[in-house]
Amino acid sequence: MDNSDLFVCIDHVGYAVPDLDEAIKLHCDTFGWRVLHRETNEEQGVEEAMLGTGEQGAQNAQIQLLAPLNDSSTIAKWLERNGGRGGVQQVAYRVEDIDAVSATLRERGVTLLYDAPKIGTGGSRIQFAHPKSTGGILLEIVEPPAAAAH
Ligand code: V0V
Repeated sequence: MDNSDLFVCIDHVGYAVPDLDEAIKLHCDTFGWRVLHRETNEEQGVEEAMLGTGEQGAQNAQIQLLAPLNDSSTIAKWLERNGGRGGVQQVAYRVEDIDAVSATLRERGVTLLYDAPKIGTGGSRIQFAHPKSTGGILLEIVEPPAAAAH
């Protein structure tokens, strides 16, 4: 990969929330987001909802609400560290080729959490960079399923 852009855009900002239904109600009723998608990801230990604005199929912005599935979930640990209150847990950058971007980031000394990408929301491929190598942000990189890439 050359020195051009690595990232397409901010795919979503992820909020840790103690209760998914309550958080959906707040963000939809008060802030006008729409639920685009909801799923359970056992491997990541989350129950999640993706919320969007804009026309269906061409969202302007997305936020992801992440509630813990169990006590060992990374989200449970994050909430505990944060006094049980929700907050921004991650920022996710969209990429076109997660394997190429992962290789470039590794070459540049970034610590990625997984040997190979895992499955994320809606069948996307996801990888995370540890906050210690990003200046304190948990950074997700996400390659959407081919049909939803742009
Ligand atoms: C921990 N730290 C954070 C952080 N979590 N800093 C910024 N943002 C966060 N979210 C800091 C923490 O304060 C410590 O700093 C340091 O990192 C190491 O803490 P730790 O006790 O080792 O933290 P752990 O055990 O909570 O692990 C942190 C990591 C964990 C990042 C390794 O959260 C992880 O594996 N995350 C990736 C998976 C994930 O987040 N899944 C849920 C979303 P000091 O005290 O040492 O300075 S799933 C998802 O996004 C999906 C499905 C999707 O988008 O499709």
